[in-house]
Amino acid sequence: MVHAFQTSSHRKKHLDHILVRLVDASGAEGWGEIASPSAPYYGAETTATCWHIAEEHLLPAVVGAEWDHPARLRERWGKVRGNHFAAAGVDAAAWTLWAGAQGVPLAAALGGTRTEVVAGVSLGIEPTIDALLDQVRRQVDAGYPRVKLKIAPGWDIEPVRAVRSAFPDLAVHVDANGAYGGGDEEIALLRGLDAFGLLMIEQPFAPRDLLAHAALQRAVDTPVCLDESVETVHDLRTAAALGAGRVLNIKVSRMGGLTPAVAAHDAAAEYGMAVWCGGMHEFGIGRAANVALSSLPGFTLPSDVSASAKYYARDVIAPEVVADKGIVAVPDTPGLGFAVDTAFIAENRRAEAVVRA
Ligand code: OSB
Ligand code: MG
Repeated sequence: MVHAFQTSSHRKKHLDHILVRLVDASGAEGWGEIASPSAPYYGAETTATCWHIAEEHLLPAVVGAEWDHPARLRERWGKVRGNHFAAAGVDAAAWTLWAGAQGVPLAAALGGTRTEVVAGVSLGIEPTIDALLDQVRRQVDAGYPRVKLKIAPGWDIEPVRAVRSAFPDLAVHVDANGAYGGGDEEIALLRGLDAFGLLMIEQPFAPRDLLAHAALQRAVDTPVCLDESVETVHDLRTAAALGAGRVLNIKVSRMGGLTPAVAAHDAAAEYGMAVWCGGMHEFGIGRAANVALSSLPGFTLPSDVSASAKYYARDVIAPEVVADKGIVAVPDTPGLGFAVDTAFIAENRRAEAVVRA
């Protein structure tokens, strides 16, 4: 990574992701990315659990199968509960293989209609407010129209105040990754954020604490956004019924693939929830899937699909994902829309497993 990233729970400078390559009988291939963090702090999965689940439970269920649509293929591992990051990589590989075989871009295969998507950037917690302002300035200079700031107890009102006063017109939102307790005191503190005209307050409380999110949404004008709380469309329906948030961050990884991500997009529209596409610092393969998903009509807010260069010294696809003033073009070539740099992957590979029919 070109810059270390710190959330309320952890700090990272280097990532190991699992890349899934599905090959069909004709030799055509599709790629997907399992973008799980290595430690179970965002969610319960880790790189190691994903490796296990993919190798022992997901891939054996799909190799050798005949299938005519990615949504049908995933039914073959339908008995597997949870483990959404692992499933997401296999699901995305099936989608890119299928879109390529149909001769259509992944975005069109998913029902996407936009030719370009608006990217925002996500900025980690910095050692000082000056360092944060520096990071914000760098991204604003690069043309990004929205920044999201990671917050945590002790790093909230003051950094937000500083960014707002230095950038009065910038679209800003905050993300706590569940770091706050859901009591009255925390709700009162977070109410203080209403003064800064934020786009949203993302996931302030623990994933299962939908009641606290609903209490906060009643107390603030700023929209509350759910991330970790929504792993399934059922979670989304419960959250909507409780009024736990007006915005949904849809992540391919967290939902378990592109199929459930599209379903969440459709369900959110029923409830009038605004959606945007979040990320897990995906390498190019997962990033390409995020860009394709973001082209669906309901993605009206800027998505965390910023350019490869914001994250990495070098990406696993060629060309890399680029942004021009925060605008990312949606590829119009069949399948993934980017060439996978297999030589670069091979040079950096730490382990490989092959699952055959
Ligand atoms: O909550 O959105 C999050 C990264 C790791 C863990 C959790 C989150 C994030 C991000 C990354 O914010 C956003 C991106 O990929 O640009
Ligand atoms: Mg988040």
